[in-house]
Amino acid sequence: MEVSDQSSRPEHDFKCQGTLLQAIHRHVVTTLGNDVFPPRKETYYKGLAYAVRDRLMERWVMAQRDFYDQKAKRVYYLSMEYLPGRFLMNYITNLELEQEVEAAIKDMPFTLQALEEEEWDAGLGNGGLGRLASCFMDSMATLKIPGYGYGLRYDYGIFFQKIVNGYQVEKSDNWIRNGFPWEIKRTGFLYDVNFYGRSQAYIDSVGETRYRWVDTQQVHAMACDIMIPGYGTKHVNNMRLWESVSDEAFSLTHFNDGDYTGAMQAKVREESITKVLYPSDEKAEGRELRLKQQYFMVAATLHDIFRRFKKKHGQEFQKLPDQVAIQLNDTHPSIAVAEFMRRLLDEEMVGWDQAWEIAVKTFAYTNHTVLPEALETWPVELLGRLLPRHLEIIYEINHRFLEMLRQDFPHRPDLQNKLSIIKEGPTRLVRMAHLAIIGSHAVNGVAELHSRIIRESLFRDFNTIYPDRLTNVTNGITPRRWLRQANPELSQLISQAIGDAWIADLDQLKRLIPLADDAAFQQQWIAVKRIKKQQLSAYIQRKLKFSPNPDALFDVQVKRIHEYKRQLLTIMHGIALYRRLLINPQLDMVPRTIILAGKAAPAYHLAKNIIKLANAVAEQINNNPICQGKLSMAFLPNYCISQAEKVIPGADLSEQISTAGMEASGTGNMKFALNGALTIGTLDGANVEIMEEVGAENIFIFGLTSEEVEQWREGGLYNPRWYVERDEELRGVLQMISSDTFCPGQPGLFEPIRASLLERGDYYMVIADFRAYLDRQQEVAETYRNTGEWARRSILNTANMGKFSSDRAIREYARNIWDVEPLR
Ligand code: 26V
Repeated sequence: MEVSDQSSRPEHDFKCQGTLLQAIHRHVVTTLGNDVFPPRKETYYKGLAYAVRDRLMERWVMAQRDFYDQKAKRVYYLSMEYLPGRFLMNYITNLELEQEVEAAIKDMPFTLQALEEEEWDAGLGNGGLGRLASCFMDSMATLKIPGYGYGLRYDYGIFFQKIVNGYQVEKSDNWIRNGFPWEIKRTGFLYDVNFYGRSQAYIDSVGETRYRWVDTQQVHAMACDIMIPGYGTKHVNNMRLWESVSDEAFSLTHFNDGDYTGAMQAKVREESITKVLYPSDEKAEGRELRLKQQYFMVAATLHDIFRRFKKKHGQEFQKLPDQVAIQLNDTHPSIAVAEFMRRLLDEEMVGWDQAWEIAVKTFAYTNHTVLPEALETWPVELLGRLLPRHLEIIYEINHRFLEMLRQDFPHRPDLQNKLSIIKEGPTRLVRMAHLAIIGSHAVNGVAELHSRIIRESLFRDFNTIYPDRLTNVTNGITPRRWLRQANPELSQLISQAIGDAWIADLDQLKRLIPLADDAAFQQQWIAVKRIKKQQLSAYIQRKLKFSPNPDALFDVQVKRIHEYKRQLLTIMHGIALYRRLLINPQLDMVPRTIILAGKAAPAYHLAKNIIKLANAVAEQINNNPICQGKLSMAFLPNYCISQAEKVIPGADLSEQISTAGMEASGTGNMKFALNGALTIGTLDGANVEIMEEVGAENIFIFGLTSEEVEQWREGGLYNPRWYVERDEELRGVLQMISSDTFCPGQPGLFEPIRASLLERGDYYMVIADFRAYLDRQQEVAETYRNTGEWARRSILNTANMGKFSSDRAIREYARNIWDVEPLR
């Protein structure tokens, strides 16, 4: 939605009329073609959705007018992934419609919660990076920052995970099947996106050599808009997801030849660009379709940005950096740097130097990982075939950059090879991170430790040549979804105690600190946690047909399955406890339920083997009578945002145990602590800052530091067998994994895991941290016995989470990177 001429805007009356219930009934009949009686859950969900949407739309139009009138600088967040989760409750929370909705459905044969479950969770991302983008959308709207989220509308999101016989099985996630009431498809709003062809030089009217991209194949991008309302404000931002579509014109020649199926095939080929999300995180894939997706998103988005800019500022491109900030969410959209240059050079006829200055001032890039296998590169051959003009531009950027290095760092000839955008070798590669760094004025890591690692090791030489470019913005999470919505019971208790200003100002939680020692408040706190644990237990009952005892310690690790995140340590601890019970069935232990969930990339065989192990261990433990009332274990299938909202509030213990130096930030760690879980974790990512905030005495830290990990690896000092020889329990646990204890009749099933630890050097240092981890877990259990002490620490964790609001993170981006102000 765009307002064309604001000055002569007449008065309109488009305000929603009548009660919410009337609106629901009207939509059930007129939009959905159903009868209101007898009430059906699915139709009422949709009727409610449309009624809520109407109220939002009204605000949206007003917000867009506001944008236009204020000529504010806009932020464009470019991300290949978003994980918004369900929208209904988010809209109801942010519009503060709860009471009205409760009143409207009070006579219905279903609850609001039941209606909420009707919505399919939009999984348009893999994990942390996508969820961060969605938390940022919420905060930008809440802070009234004129921000747009741009991305792709995949027909199929992250796969649906089934667990069959203990193994992960991927099913397609046709999330759109029952319709998606929240999007507004701009069917008449299509942009052309070009691929292939060649670059052609020509002399323009003033005798300059210019280039154009010719003989291309075109596809079309259709805008699908989703409204993003702020909390406690009438401000509404927009998220625009592109869908690739075909039109008649494209296939006309085929049709004229009578080649119906040929035409249909062309249509299918074209539409396949946004068909499916790539389901691998932390591993770059060199597939042509993925690069197509990236360029498709970038080209359509820049088209939109330039159109909007030119409508107001015409050809005054020197003003662009004062009107536009573009944030690259990892390198996935970094081809935008070349596309931006192409637009200015080839289409707007701006000279190179001016275009480059504008580009660098406009772009900023966020790095989300230090894992080498996740750093994107594209074969020169592939990029040059798909985007020939862009490759030319990248070569020119690189040429000028290397020339600058020669001039400014004559004593560092080594920098040429190290920092070149092109990596030489048998297959020459384009290093997308180098393009993003060179093309941005700011590059940030996502936690203090991660940013330091970037400055000192990953991008060390870039830090030498651009000393002010590399910076930090520690991640955050939105308190609206992760406390207000996911945990209404705790929210209410907190609001009773300190008022509800914390929802938009999370530092207010500090006012809970004095209550941490208050025995009565502790009791109320414990009672709420118990309710959330009961609800979680009932959820586990529905999914796995057993219900853990809510009095047990709920020990939770939920996140993507990856070796560096070390789900294996959690499982090995479970095995160790099980083994202690086998040795001494009378053992007096703190009852514990270990809860795991997470998806493995479909081609990541070791991660899938870990899932199988978790399920196999869980099955044994849960079926062995000696574990009754002492130990149980659950692997919840299909971890996703809506599942996280159920699991996190019910956790006592949050597992954040990655090999130090490898988890860029983590955001689950923040969600758990905000909901009063205590953390057991390594000094990694944002755990370090969580420890600083809550105090070292209120968190269970263990294990090697990132410096130690690096030294040991570099010096080749680490030998896992050294530990195995000295630790009887560790030997016992490894023996149980490599024997057929957990895979009767299938010896060798977990051999890949054993081999990774003992034959292939245990790269993630699971063995090195095993004993420290178990000792810390023992201390966790002892602390848990003291209910009052546990409650005190739990309250202090929540109370000290203010820093980790995504509102704080967005304020930092706004001030230090984007130079934007909230709207008045
Ligand atoms: C890489 C690739 C490679 C190509 C295929 C698709 C794909 C998707 C994602 C990635 C990189 C993912 C990086 C990521 O999710 N990092 C996580 O970002 C979180 C937000 O900053 C952070 O909290 C986590 O620590 C970090 O692992």
